[in-house]
Amino acid sequence: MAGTTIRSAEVLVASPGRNFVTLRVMTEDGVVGLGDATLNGRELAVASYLTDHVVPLLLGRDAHRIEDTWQFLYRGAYWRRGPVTMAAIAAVDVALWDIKAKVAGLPLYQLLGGASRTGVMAYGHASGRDVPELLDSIRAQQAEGFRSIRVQTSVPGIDKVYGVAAQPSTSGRYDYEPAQRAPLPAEEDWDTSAYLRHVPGVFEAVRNEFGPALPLLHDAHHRLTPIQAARLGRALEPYDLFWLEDCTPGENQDALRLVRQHTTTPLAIGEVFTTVWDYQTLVREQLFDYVRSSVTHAGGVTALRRIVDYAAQYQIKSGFHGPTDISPVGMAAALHLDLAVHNFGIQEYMQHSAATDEVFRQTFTWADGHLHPGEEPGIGVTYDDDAAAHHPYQAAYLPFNRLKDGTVHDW
Ligand code: KDG
Ligand code: MG
Repeated sequence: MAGTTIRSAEVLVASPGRNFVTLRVMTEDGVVGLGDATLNGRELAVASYLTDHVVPLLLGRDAHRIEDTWQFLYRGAYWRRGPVTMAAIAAVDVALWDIKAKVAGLPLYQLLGGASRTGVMAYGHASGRDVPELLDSIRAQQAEGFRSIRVQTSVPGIDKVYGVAAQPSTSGRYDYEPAQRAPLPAEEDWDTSAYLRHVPGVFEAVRNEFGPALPLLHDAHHRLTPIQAARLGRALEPYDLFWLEDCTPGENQDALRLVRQHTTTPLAIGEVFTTVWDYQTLVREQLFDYVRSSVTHAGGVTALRRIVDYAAQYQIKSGFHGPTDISPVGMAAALHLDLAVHNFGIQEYMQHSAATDEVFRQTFTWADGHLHPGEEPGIGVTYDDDAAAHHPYQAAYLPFNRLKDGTVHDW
């Protein structure tokens, strides 16, 4: 189709509050599609992969051939998988879906099978340096409309723990943004025994305050051995978590076999996974309950759809990754998939800053604990170049962990 031939593809790097990498594809007819290629702390690697190795391959291709383009970029490179490659492929995939839906005059979810629900239940982030501050943060999340809440807590004896906002932001929100703008990554500390001793009591306090019905989630962020994770899952059973996330490092799928033997706490994993192959054992042996991948890091809508369809055969649900390092473009694409797939579970929603929202104009709505991607043709996000020009890229890194004796530990 002549009019849908790809005329241009640009890689846009900007830092409105934090760094984002965006791919903008345009057809001969002037239809524009956006894709998110943000890889937190390694943004320029994906920008180069796209600019130097992918954009030249896109020019002149038919934007409608999404599947063929996906297979061409995945198989054609010979070097498969990995976060840089898959974020780049994801950006192309989402931009092409955006274009296809705009040409069809439909919101993307209609092309994915139409709505399976009226809205997308989303969870927010609460954290505190002590229990009173945590309870206050949960109340603040409820006031923002959240009906499901992730709970992260400081631990006595550890200086800085993942997921804990140091203080309420100026907007009154308890935001937690782990990437820090600095020439070198920040060093944090970790003590697994102190963490395991402390966390169950915190959940007891939260349940005592908010009762049994509030869905509560917790992210262990890859730090435990299988037996430690099993112990934590069992200790948290009285507090009926919606999920325990990333209890062990993601590379070892077999680890969850041991965890699963010991606890009925539901498990979520996959935010660092990049393909369906990372889920092969986990899904087949039903070792977990929620798929944590994002559209942005797992090869786009095309690939994430395959993962959740595979998971659906085993009653495993979606719980897509949605921190601030997933741009509004990646978030919007996820919402269309959330609305369409049958085995939707929950969507993470961390809310972007006002500066981010000025660059990425969005049509999705938030009401009563639910998101909706809106009815605009495409994914429903536009990119404001003028606003972005005020926010040039700034080097930023995720922190890393050391144990008390200096050993590097999983962050
Ligand atoms: O870039 C890393 C963050 O996306 C990650 O630390 C957030 O674990 C995370 C979560 O569950 O949102
Ligand atoms: Mg996580």
